[in-house]
Amino acid sequence: MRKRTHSWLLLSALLTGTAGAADAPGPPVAVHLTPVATGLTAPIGVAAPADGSGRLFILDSAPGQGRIRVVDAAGKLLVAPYYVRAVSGGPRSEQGLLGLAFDPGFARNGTLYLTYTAAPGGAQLGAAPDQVLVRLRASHPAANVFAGSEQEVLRLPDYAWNHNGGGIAFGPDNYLYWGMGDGGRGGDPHGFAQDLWHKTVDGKRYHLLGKMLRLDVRTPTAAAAANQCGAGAGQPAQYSIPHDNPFAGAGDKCGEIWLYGLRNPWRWSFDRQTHDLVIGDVGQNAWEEIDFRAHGSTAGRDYGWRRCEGRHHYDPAGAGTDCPATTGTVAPVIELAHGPACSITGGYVYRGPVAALRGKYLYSDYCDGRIRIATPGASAWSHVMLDGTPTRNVSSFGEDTDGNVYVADMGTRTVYRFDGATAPAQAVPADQGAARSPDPP
Ligand SMILES: [Ca+2]
Ligand SMILES: [Ca+2]
Repeated sequence: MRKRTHSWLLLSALLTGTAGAADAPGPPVAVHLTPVATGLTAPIGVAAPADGSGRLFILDSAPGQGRIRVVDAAGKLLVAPYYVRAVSGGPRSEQGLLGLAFDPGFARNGTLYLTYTAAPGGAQLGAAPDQVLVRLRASHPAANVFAGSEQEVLRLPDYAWNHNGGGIAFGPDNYLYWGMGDGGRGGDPHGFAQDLWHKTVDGKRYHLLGKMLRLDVRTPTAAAAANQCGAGAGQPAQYSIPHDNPFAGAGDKCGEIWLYGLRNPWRWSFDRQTHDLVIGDVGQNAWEEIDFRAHGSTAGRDYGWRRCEGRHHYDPAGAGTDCPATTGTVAPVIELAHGPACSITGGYVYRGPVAALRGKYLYSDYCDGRIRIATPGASAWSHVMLDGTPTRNVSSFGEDTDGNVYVADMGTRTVYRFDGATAPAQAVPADQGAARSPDPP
């Protein structure tokens, strides 16, 4: 996986003109984006098991079908998919096979988790196809084609085809986190993201939309808690509520909720060194944002939507323009004004072998495909742009067990790894790296 087949690119760090982030010049950062998988259909996710296999798993989206592909330790994209499932939607639809997380004990127990949008035609809980979390148990963890059992863990009603979140990851506490969108359409018309219990709209009951969920999927329960919104009270469930969730045991708030006031937390991650949580929350009409929660924080859990879009007032029923100050909600650490950018893609704090990137937060935007490098700070994070990257529609980032960071690009149908550049660089074509998509999330 480490061979370099393309010429060096010098990616210069430049000043940006975005509001909200304290832009600062930095020294040029020499980085090479090494293609590790090409010719994919529409890559939307990257994950690596901590099993010593050196494999990389890629979520590849096709019309009506989600696939998992494997890049083996020799760097070869295997032809036979690891796993295939029928889903609703497909590339650029926000629906499909959306998330993949390996159980911390995958090397022994072969367990992994997936999120997807249920295929059309079946019974559904809400007005749109359900969002589903499943557990897979591979009979042979080292196998490159899945065989084993599959069990549904949690099925959520959805309101509209868009804003489905879908990212999942295990935290340092071994609980599974699931970023769930606000249900969709636009502007969260029923206020789901601020609702902590359940709401009935047109005869359908909705809950847990516009949230970051925290679930103990490793401890099924024989009797679900009374406020376990995704299960029947007293009934068996394939997950339980962590005892230190903010609303565990609350009478009229869902126990699964970790954070709320999120619009569409599509891609997000834990910093493997600090265990801080960094969330890319896709904006509505004007502002994209990166949200932050320090590990162990006791700060507020309301990230603002739909009262706020970024640091700005949104809800017409509200008042004021300095949203965090007037609403008391958690402000983003970065916001991007719409322009070429229109749909943020959260990434990772880099903890891998490239010294120049260590401690920096890498992220992008689906519409302009440009890579940003942010420097975490006390409140607003400064960031710079990388010029000359081949990426055009960045859908996701991923990290392997060595801390290498990968970027999935739907525009070039390629997954790249961030590598260091040690040699002087050559010029790159000026027209690379800034494509617009006609159908952003
Ligand atoms: Ca939705
Ligand atoms: Ca927010």
